[in-house]
Amino acid sequence: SAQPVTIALSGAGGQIGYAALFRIAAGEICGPDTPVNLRLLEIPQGVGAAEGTALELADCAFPLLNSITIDTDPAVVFEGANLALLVGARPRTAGMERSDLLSANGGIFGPQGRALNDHAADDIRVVVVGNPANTNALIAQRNAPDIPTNRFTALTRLDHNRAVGLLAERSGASVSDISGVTVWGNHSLTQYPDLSHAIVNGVPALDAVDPAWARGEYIERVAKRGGEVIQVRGSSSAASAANAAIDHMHDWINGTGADWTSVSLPSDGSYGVPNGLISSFPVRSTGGSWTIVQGLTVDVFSRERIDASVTELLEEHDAVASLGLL
Ligand code: NAX
Repeated sequence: SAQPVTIALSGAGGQIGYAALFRIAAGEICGPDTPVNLRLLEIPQGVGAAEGTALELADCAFPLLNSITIDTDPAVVFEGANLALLVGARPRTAGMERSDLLSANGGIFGPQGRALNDHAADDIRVVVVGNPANTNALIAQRNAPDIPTNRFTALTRLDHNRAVGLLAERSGASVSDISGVTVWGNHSLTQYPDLSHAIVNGVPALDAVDPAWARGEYIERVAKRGGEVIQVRGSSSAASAANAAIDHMHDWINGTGADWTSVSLPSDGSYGVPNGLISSFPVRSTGGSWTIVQGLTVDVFSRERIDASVTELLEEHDAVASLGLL
């Protein structure tokens, strides 16, 4: 079999961690030939839950699961890590100002970025899931000057998968007959799920569904899907978020096919998004790296939507910069 891969996951005692770890240990990121060393990062209150999950992982007798380490020190957890899924974050609690939220998360993602910089393997790839994901990823990236910038990403695959799923539901097509969907911008309510290049069963999506729906209700439904899940399920998206994080890492390593997907990554200036800002784009993965799909036409409606979300990202950037977190 291949060399083992060392996969670090922060927030391992939480609900996304619980939904992700069994699938990761079963080999769903790197495939059936690659043994997995799991490194679980928690804060002291979460260690018990992570230890309980480790007992259950042992009880699955996964043939690929080589080792499990649980620690509260990012330096220990990230030592030699090839992949890092940064899920643990400080949630917004009642009465918390936005600047409090950003600085609490800066206190997490700054040190984790430095620990990745000093301890991770040379091929480290990072996806940030913990919110505010794009800005947390930016903080980690800026605190890891020795790691190539394009190894830091934030998760917008859940938004992408929601966008595909809801388009399939509306059009009556199956998910496998849909391509060319893009989520642009921030993983937040300003995100722009864009159907202007999407294809449903060989037909432009904007001919297959009511374009007024696609540019109205649909955008809001995708952006607010997390809230809908909370309302109906009574707690926030967990299995679907874990699934998206696994899809993201799987495709980063193994490549996308003909279709593209959506990933938040440091902008190279494409589509007018300021350089370095971690924003969601249409991307393909080849040879182990993401490349932004080029040459898509951006009409007036799309331009306004992308700009609005990028403006929000710039505001978050400026806020964390003025807090000294970058
Ligand atoms: P939980 O509260 O169930 O779990 C979070 C875990 O992280 C807890 O066990 C906590 O002890 C741990 N933790 C907190 N600070 C930590 C630190 N500094 N180092 C290591 N571990 C730490 O939340 P869960 O439902 O699993 O969600 C985790 C994060 O994902 C949240 O920030 C949430 O907002 C975010 N989400 C992001 C999504 C995305 O698409 N990007 C979608 C789902 C989810 O809402």
